Amino acid sequence: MQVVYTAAHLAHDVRHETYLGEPIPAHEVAERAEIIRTALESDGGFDFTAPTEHGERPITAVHDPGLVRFLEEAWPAAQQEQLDRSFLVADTYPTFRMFEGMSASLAAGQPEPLSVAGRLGWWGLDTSNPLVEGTYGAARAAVDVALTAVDLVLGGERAAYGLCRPPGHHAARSMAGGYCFFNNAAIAAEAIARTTGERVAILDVDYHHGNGTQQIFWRRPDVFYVSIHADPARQYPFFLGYAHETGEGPGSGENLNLPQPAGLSDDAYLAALDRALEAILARPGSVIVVSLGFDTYGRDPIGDFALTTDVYRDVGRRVAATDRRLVILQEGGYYRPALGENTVAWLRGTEGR
Ligand code: SP5
Ligand code: ZN
Repeated sequence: MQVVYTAAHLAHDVRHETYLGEPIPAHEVAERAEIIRTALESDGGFDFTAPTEHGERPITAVHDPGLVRFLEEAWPAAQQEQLDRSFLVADTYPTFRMFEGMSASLAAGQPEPLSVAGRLGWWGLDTSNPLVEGTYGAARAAVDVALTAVDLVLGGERAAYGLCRPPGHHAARSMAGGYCFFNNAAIAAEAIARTTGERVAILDVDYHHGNGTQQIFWRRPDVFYVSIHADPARQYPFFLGYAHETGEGPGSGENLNLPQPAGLSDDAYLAALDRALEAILARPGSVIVVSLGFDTYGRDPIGDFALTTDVYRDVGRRVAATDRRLVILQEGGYYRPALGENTVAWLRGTEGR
């Protein structure tokens, strides 16, 4: 299988995030992608390709151009304001409760603040999403990784793996968050839909609900989003990911959330996966975009499922058995000692080895 990788992710050199207001060591660190790269290299069964530049247009096909400009400008603007921080995170966010009782047009018409502190909240979801000097360049490169994996698959490969970092599935049209800045999988799915004119399915197997991907395709009949994730009643992103969220308007019925309890076993996971794959196969299309996370692993520091390395081979095998072409994009997974072998197991599974 072809693997798309670039060292450009190293510029997103995050050391700390905040958890309930306190600085803690970051979970989404550069070492993650290096561990995966090294494991795939040692396996010997993977061919590495560098991403090619795809420009800004595929990004603004799903994201607000204002988000792109903010992510580009945030670090230099913070220097200009002499904020003197090693990473940037907002304190204040425009929660919908602020606008309770006011007309929707008032909230929608408010201007983007001028200061970095205000803009961080305006474009952000949460405080555990540090932005550093190299974040914008790395996030742009991660999009190119995803789009190069799309090129490979549309060019005839059965499957390609994009080692995206930073990840993407929490980023919505006008919002970064959850270690994500641009939604790599959504940008990939949009590019596939536009190029092929076919329907596209996104299978999200990260431990967390992909709120950003759901939001981007909420009203779209041509992109089916299905996600297996921790019940948002107990876990990040908390406010989306329930089973009753099924899409609206032309996208009605094209969003399927399968929230899961803590302690989820391999067998229970596979049962949920079969439901997801059945729903995908009930719809036309020839390509699946996989949002691949390993924070479902039993030892993950921020997850609470009980999956083992063995099940990932089986998951990869079952996904490949759909006989659809696969654009596999890396999302989360924070237990570094098993990240390499879990990725190898999953990808080998898709190849039946
Ligand atoms: C892509 C992805 O997996 N993003 C996940 C973002 C999760 N952000 C919230 C992290 C909360 C960390 N909680 C630490 C709990 C320690 N018991
Ligand atoms: Zn996750």
